[in-house]
Amino acid sequence: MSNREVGPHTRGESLFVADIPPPRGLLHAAVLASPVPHGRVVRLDTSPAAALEGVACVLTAADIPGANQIGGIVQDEPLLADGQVHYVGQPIVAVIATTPHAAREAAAAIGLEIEEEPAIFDPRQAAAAGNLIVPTRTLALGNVDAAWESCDQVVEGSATSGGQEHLYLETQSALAVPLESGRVKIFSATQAPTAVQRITARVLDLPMNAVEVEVARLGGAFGGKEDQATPWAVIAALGALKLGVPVRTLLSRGEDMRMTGKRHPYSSDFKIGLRADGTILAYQATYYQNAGAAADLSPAILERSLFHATGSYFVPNVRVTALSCRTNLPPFTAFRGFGAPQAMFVMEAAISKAARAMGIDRVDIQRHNLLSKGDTFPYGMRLAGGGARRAFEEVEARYDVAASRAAVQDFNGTHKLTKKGVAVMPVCFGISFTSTFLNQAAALVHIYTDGSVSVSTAAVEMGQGVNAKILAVAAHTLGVDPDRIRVETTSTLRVANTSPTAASSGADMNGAATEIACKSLLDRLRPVAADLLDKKVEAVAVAGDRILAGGKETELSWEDLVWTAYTRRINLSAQAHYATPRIHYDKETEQGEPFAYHVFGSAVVEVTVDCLRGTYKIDRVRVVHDGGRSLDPLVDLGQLEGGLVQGIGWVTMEELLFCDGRLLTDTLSTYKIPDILCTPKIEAHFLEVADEPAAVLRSKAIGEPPLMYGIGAYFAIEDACAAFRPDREPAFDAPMTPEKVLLFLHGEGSS
Ligand code: LUZ
Ligand code: MOS
Repeated sequence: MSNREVGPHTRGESLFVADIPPPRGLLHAAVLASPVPHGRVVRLDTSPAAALEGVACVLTAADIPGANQIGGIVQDEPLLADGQVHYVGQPIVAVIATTPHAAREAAAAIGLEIEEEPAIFDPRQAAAAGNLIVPTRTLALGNVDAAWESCDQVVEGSATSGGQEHLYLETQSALAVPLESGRVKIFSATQAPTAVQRITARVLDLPMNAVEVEVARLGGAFGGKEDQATPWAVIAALGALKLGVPVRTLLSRGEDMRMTGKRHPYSSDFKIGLRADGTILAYQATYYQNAGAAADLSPAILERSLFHATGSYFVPNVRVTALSCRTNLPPFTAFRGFGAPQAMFVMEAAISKAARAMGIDRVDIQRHNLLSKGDTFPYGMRLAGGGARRAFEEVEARYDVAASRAAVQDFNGTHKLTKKGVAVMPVCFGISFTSTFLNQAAALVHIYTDGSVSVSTAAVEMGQGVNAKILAVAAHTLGVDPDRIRVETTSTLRVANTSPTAASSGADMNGAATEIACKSLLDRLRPVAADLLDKKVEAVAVAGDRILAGGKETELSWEDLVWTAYTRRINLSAQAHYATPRIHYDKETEQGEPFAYHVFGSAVVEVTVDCLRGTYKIDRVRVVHDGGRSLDPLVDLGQLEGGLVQGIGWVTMEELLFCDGRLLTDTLSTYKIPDILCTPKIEAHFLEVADEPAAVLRSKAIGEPPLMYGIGAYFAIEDACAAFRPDREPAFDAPMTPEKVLLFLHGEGSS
């Protein structure tokens, strides 16, 4: 087992921020959050809180030494509300006290009066009112307006998809420890150590070199800690520097669910045109992204939606428009897939509607329009490989999808109150941050004099196994036993200017930097070995801790080589930087080559619906996934299964309900995620096509793409429902909860 996190996790030994033994004098932070979705603070009396026992200080916007601004892409988000509140759950005051309980009690004692103002929760209403986060963006290919005429069938419709709570096991947390000379060290549960460092420096009016951020690991993140770990770390640092003692922020599950952003809900319109043979000639869509009250990562997520508008299909004439709409809900944020699942759902809805109108099967339209090598995406890039077709064909052949569909039809013909459904879901996902500048990473590798190796990178381990992959890269490149290597925590002191560990690119980029660093160390060690062995430099290599010469094992060991190099004053540390080559994008022309490569796969999903109750079971999901030459097949299988089930949850049972901007589903009993009992049988076949040179050691990115296989569950349920109610038009309204299924099966009217 190469994933060294697994043993300590299962024994309960791994330390998360909340487990760090309390340093002397530790105090705890809690916040008073806005109880209303929009309004003006007319009275704020913190004196009742300050007077309570155990309260060390009460911090408002007025106590911030630097800028009260935590916004990244757009600077539109205060750390603590200053006069105005824009969503229920927005932090207004931070209280620092001797216990978490005392801090929360004190926060509740604060006198707060807010004059409410009208609030908007619907993205289309926000757009109509002109409340946009950034200007509208449009991608286009061909001539969509001219193409409709050539179509034999044109259908229009709308589709909505709900948000999704990340529900990482570890809630948002940070521990800030004041150091000498006004410096601070923050242990933060963040995917973005440098963002925490930069924004802490901005808010506290410090240079970045006065702030260290260290991350050992996260108990899950899924995008929820890319931007939204930051405020909790900054609040802890603010308190720590004010009081000169360590301060910890640790959200309760309820606070975390109510106060932090989630996957963006989308409301979209589509129009699709096809020839009678099933060829898609034109596609048009408008996405209304519900961004919540602040920009957060919404503009970047909007961009990824546009880039994934046509999913795994080639459409010659496309126009897609996206609006990021400001509403009075918590700022929605990154979530595995980052806007791509929302756009792919709309495309699949359009295909479904077209198939129904034309009286043909969805899968026939899907197969007919898959991307081929050389096809152009609306963002200007050409597809390098034939992976989309290969994966789809492999799924159809390997799992005999035609037979599954026939079996489902047979079953439905003989069962009145139980119906089965089947759907295929192809995925094509672009790998790289869409913002080109973020596609960089670094590594710092030390070889110690005993031959042991320490690797630090920008990557944050969050359960995705990135450390296992980096370790594999280092062991493979150096040629030493993996047991000699330790992958270190992530610290802004050891690796600076880190991009978030996100966009499925953590292993690719940090692995590549590690590879470069290890190669330069070998370049320094090889001449020493050649000298000791009296051999030509090129013939010397390391394998299994022995030094090889001309491919044969010698008497020289790795330890002796390292020690000798040290005594000869060779530098045994290497720092390396990796910047993904070739990629570029021009936002003016909306053309470029934003991705290093694409990941492909296809899944076939089978479900059974109880048509009396509206309940359903996802019976089985079978996947063909193009993973490249995997650096760690077990880690990749885990990511595939986890992503798939998370995707199924998003389109089936996970339903966020807000009432007047207040989250109703703020507990695990009201917000249901898939558990082991509703996890389907999963069969995954990896295509080990090692043709992707841009992937680290040809092992392709795995974090996000499998989530989108889950979308197939929606359309499989729809398929089953159509067998019961062929007269009704489906609504394309995810998640497809049992409640919605029941209303569809037994409701009146067209839908
Ligand atoms: N984060 C980000 C991401 O900042 N840019 C991206 O393109 C991205 N893509 C996926 C997930 N997180
Ligand atoms: Mo992201 S959704 O933090 O890869």
